Amino acid sequence: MTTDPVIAMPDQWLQMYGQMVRIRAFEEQVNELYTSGKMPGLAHLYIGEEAVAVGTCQALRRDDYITSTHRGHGHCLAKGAAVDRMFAELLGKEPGYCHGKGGSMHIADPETGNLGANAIVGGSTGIAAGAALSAKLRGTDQVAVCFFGDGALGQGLLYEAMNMAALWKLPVIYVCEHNRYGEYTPAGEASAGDPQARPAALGIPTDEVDGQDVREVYAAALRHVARARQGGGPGFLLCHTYRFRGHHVGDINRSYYRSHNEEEQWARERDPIRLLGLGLIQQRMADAAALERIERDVRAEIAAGLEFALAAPYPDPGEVTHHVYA
Ligand SMILES: Cc1ncc(C[n+]2csc(CCOP(=O)(O)OP(=O)(O)O)c2C)c(N)n1
Repeated sequence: MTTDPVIAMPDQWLQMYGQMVRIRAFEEQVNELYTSGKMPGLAHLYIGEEAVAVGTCQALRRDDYITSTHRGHGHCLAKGAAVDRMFAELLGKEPGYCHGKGGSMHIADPETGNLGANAIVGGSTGIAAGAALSAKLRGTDQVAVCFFGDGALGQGLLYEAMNMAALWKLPVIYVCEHNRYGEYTPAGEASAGDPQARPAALGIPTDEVDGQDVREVYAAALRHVARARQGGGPGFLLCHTYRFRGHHVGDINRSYYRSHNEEEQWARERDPIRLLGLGLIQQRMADAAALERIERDVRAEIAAGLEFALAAPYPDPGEVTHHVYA
């Protein structure tokens, strides 16, 4: 565990622990909703990767921006969205963040600076550049974090956007969630070379962290955010992580692209929630009872949020063309 005094604050770690537990519990419930046929559309679970979203968003202000991916529930919750309205959105209900029209892959929440999940791999890189350019032109010190997977390293838009961000010194932090697979393809079969060499070639400072250790992610995110906020331009954070579940909720049999042993080992040894919990107990910042209390509170919040969403009305069919752009 880091001994940096600036970030060795028990309350903050417990808050981050709670956020990770909230994301995990939310998504376990999403899996239930999907497999019991209650949820329309598809869902890509973030289980296993929670430390990346939570460590990064903890370094942000509410008025900072994020852009997200198809695996976006964790980003959304970590930036401050409420579970009841998120469940409602996933179920296509009126009180959802996009009045039920966005679903899992298109939740946006401008109030918390979330410019939206995005089903187009790499698609949000242009949006993040735009948000950062806008902040710069308006003379604010907001920053934009652009989350994307290793699969997006093969998308041209990412490089066009990073090039302009580097030239114009835009306050964007690129957070690559390297979970080793793009759908069913190992990353090494899809992108060549070292992921950090690419932003480095554009003069963008890079960092590489253990994405299962929220303390490392947070410390690195703080550095990048501070530099971007002070006009130092973009940064790139490579986070090594792993999705514990399938590419999407229906990806049950995964043995043809990754082994059961590999999955088991990550779940046993590299669970970000357990790692933080153990660290907090070892450092006497929390005891097991405190962590259990957090989990109980989160489970109650999830149950209440789900009940709210299940009982909520669907939007009026007459509104089908409202808030829709083409
Ligand atoms: C432009 C584009 N190409 C292909 C797809 C199909 N697709 C959806 S998710 C995905 C894999 C993305 O992998 P990665 O970016 O590493 O994110 P991860 O799913 O691992 O979080 C692909 C190829 C898409 N949605 N958009």
